[in-house]
Amino acid sequence: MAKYPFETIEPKWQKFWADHKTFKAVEDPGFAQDKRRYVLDMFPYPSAQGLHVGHPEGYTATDIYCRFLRMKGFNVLHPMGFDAFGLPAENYAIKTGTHPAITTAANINHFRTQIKSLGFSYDWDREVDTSQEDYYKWTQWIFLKLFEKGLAYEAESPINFCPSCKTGLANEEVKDGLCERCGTKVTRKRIRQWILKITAYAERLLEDLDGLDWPEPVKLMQRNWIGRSEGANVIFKIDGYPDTLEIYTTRPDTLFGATYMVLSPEHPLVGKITTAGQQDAVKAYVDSAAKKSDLERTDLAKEKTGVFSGAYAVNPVNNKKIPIWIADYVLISYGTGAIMAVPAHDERDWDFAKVYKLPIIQVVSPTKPGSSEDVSREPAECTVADGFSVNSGSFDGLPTDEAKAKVTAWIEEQGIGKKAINYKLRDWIFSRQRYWGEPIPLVHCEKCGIVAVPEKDLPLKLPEVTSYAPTGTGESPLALISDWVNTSCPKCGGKAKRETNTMPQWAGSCWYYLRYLDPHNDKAFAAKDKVEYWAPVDLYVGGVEHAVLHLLYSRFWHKVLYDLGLVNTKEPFQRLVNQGMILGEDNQKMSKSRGNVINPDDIVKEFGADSMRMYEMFMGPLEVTKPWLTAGLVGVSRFLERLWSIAEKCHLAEPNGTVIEAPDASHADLTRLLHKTIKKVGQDTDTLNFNTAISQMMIYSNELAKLAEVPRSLWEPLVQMIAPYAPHLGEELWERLGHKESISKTQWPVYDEKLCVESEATIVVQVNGKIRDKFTAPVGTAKAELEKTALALPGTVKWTDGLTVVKVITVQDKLVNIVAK
Ligand code: ANZ
Ligand code: ZN
Repeated sequence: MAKYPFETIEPKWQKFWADHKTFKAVEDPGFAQDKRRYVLDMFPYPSAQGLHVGHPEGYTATDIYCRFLRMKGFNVLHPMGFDAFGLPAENYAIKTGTHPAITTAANINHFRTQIKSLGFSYDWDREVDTSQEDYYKWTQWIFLKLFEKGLAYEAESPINFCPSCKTGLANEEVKDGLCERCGTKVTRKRIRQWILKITAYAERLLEDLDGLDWPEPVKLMQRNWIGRSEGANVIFKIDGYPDTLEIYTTRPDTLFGATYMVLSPEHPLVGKITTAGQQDAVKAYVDSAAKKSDLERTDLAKEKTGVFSGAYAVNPVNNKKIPIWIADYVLISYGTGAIMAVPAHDERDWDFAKVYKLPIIQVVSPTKPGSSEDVSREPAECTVADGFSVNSGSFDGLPTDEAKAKVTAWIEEQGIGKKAINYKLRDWIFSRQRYWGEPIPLVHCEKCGIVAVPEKDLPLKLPEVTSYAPTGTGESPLALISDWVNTSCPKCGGKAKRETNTMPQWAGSCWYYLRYLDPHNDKAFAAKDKVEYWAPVDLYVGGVEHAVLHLLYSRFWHKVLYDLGLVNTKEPFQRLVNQGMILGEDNQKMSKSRGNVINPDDIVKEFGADSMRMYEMFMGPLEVTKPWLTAGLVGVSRFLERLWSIAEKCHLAEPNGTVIEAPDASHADLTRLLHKTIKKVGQDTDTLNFNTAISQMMIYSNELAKLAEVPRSLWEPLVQMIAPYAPHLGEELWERLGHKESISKTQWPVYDEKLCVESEATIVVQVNGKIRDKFTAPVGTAKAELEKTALALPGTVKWTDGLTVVKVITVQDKLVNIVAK
């Protein structure tokens, strides 16, 4: 048996595919809408480390699926590109002085070579690189559309700031108070920012999740991040002042239990209502709160702090005066930046009331009032759960839900508030004080204010700089290039300065899936007919780490484009699949420091790309986390060797080997197994259950391997089925069968349902409901025949001895149930 020479076969077919543009996607109107598929991988950031084994996992899955779909008669779009702006290239430039464009280009070349060595069926003519001028021209163009729609605004406010990356960050980029990129503790800094109004889309971003075929946990993460809550805004009078205090609460039913109020330290009323005697204490407190992050302020475990303003509000339900405090556990950025505190039923308020000895009144009882419970005294603990209203005047006895509705209605009648909805989602801090990103195409004119760079002047090119290092002053390195910064106003021609902030890493990836549809268009980001031909993405595969960053941002941009009539679907990605993480052999996350990193290049070199691909699919279900096992890889590569040796029994006796054309009768069982295999592999590939499809092909090939000579009709369909999985081997075997066209252009084999059913059925025999015997019979045996056999079985005879059979119930191919008395 000759060894399977993957070293020569794999490059041969990779060259063939490239030369023939085998996988070029064309907008052929001959394919009906439901025969077109857009299958997308999350494009990689071209890091200096090159590909890791997690990349080919998702890429192989989509590749198998695409190759399968093409053989099933679909027109398939399957592109690849590079998310090329970002911090690592810039940090490298700071260290070495090498321009990020140079490093990025080198990394992309390396990635492309690695990806091509795995034999993926991408249409490489559609490759995109987000850092190229002809790409970011359109990123800037879309930004200007947002700007025109009033969805981009400038503001100076305290934002998350990474002291190490020296740039502002979006909320989504802060994980547990640390910078998502470098792990440094995020601080707060007041800087001028460009902000995108993603909150204007909160409701739609939430609502449209329902129609998506996405993993539930990802939908849930987005729902929680958007964080919709329903309640009421209530206006309280302030004793002795004309001003009123508006609060947001999700528990209007607890209004009778509000024993004090809290303003966030940044609340505008703080300066107005603080009494003379409290001025110093309040000022000191406000200053100290400004230094803390939101996370520190809202941490439940931290002791609550605050200071009394000296002023009182009036509770509208009973006209009682209640003190107004200032405390940093209330955030200015949520609701109205002020709350009514109900210590009996809110943990934070409870903790605070205990520290400052404020009154606590129970207004919700877990049991229906009227029972023996005494609710007149201060409760022993805080209860947040729903129950029944108590100490609440005419609302007493109502279950929480009803009380919420009734109190809200009462508030509205009194004209002191109304139903309100709030979202946790904050607007997207969009500007970065860094170099390697898209320049924001705006100028600041002394007369006209902020003016957009005209479309004809796009792209606004990223200028050369001598120093890439972030200035840390709140300005990007672009601010130092005065002949770039100083410009003239596009509107009035007067003196103006360019915006020097750049866009965040996420900008380019917000819309790349649209650029693939028409990557060389210089008149539009993509022609409308091409968008209509392919969009939306039918299947999107990538890591779960993008659940609330990229996937939320691109949904937002897509909806804006939808509102502008530039795309025809509300959502960009109809179906999402997250591939599971591949761990090291030691079941630990792969990392350099653990020394357990598997390099895909080494595997391809030693075992071939087909083995690598098949192994990653055979490790387990696509979505689960699983460890790398070299033994498993060896097993899969043996399977490919076995296929090679089966081929020798069929046709590989080159050059003039005999091909056995027809099965003979002795292959009836194998023919059945073949049809069952075609059915199962087809179903499993269609549902992305690649591991079980591979198992089935292994079962079938084991049987084939037992034959001395393998007929073509039993072999060719297996070659076709293996082709999406091990495409190089598939092409080679196909060619050796005497075919001239690429196997990817052939039709997926068809099975005969009749041959897929079991030929024999096991019939269970019951006597008075208990199983007493079993037998086998050909599938489809008549009921009368089954009864006759069943009644004669030893088990039946034994258990009906001395009884009379009164009834026999028979289910064909399954069961004979005998009732005897
Ligand atoms: C009274 C009350 C009584 C509350 C009770 C809760 C329980 P969601 O929207 O679910 O997060 N709150 C409102 N604005 C706030 C702010 N800016 N900073 C900190 N806390 C704020 O919860 C909204 C609840 O969080 C509101 O309902 C308010 O406390 C508090 F038994 O009002 B509640
Ligand atoms: Zn001007």
